[in-house]
Amino acid sequence: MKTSKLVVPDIGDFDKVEIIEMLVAVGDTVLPEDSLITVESDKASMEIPASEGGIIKELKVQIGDYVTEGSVLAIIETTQSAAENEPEQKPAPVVDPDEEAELKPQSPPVAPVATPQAEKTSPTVNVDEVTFSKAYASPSIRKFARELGVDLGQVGGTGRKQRILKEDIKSHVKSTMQAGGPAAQLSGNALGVAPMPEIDFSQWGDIETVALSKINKLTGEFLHRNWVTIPHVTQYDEADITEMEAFRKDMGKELEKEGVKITPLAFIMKAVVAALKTYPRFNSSLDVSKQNLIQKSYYHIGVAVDTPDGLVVPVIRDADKKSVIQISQEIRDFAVKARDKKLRPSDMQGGCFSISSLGGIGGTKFTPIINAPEVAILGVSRSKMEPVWNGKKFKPRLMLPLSLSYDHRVIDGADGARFTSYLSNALSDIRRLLL
Ligand code: CAO
Repeated sequence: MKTSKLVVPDIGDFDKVEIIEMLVAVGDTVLPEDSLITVESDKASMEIPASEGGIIKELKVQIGDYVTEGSVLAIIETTQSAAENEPEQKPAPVVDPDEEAELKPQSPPVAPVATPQAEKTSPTVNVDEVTFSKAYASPSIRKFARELGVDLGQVGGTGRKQRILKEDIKSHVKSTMQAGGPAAQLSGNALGVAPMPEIDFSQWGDIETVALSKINKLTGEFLHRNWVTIPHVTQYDEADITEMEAFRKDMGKELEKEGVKITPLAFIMKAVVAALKTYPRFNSSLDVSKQNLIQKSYYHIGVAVDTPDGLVVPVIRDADKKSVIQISQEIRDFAVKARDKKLRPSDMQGGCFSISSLGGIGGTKFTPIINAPEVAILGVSRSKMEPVWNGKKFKPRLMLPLSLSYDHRVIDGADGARFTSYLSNALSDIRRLLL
């Protein structure tokens, strides 16, 4: 154990600068380069860092004092571990990056620590960079704000001349959390609901803890985000696929010899492409600013595939340029690849619209979750023979249930109903797909 003096290092041009903020107190443990005080000249402010680490035993200065190079700021007791942390170079004052251009010390000992680039590493909410840069705050406060994703322009300062202090940022975060604002989203409590209680289920019987697969976890995160951030509406409809299925079965017999099998899903995909061409808004994505739609002129359609490890969505590219046979084969190849865990990330990118078919399994209808940044998804359930009134009598018809979920920010209800009606008509008479 030994004591040392922490002094003001070379601060360039500046003769005497006033201390406007004490960043440490007696008893604090500091590491080399931790900021000790903030000083201000008539041109700029800067933080003075510790040249070595230890425990602050005595402070030799206070707010309002003027200091210059060599002024003693504090006495510290250095410990073995703190001494090991000593920097190889003398630390430089940390200059407020927004004022750095003005400051220009003639020969700074080393480059400023808090560069604007370093500051911009972790913004997590929309920050107005102009007001952020104009906010009256020291570099460490700016860094602190960046770490928490706080927009400094929105924070009121209670320090001298309305300077923003650490306490101001903490109060801002607290009040935003209570209001359910952006800071609350950072804590995952955006809905302002009570956290899920941790329950010991073994109190009611035998249990086993099974880890979620990597796919389960990834899919879970995306689905959760999409479900809570996109206003979903699901439009239900049905298509009379009696003729389509008769044709598919006839063709199936012919193609079987060549080892080809056509799935109803391929016809549904062709009908979806035709509907996307007729209602192009369904083939768009909102841009990040949410002020514009990115309209796509290509037709890459995702297909949800159920695998033992979870759900994956490979994408059939250029479905508009492929035949029903080609699409059937690609769906089958993708399903095999997905179940053998052989899909590449690129196989699952670039989709415009997704189809989730539970037709091979069962169910009457369901609410598929939109696969953002797409704006709509079609759920297909199991077709069923039903009595349908043709104006004169009931006739047995094979009816396919359709469930279209769409992003209501982009698509109106009327267009949702038009889209499913179009699909229904196209699938009821697949000759329309040739037009
Ligand atoms: N109605 C009635 N029968 C249907 C049908 C429908 N809508 N869709 C398919 N079938 C039939 C098929 O014709 C096939 O019967 P045959 O063998 O007698 O011809 C049988 O059901 C099995 O089809 P399949 O499901 O193996 O093949 P597919 O091309 O219809 O679907 C795939 C392929 C990859 C989409 C499917 O295997 C799959 O994984 N589905 C699950 C998707 C999923 O999990 N979605 C939920 C996502 S949201 O959590």
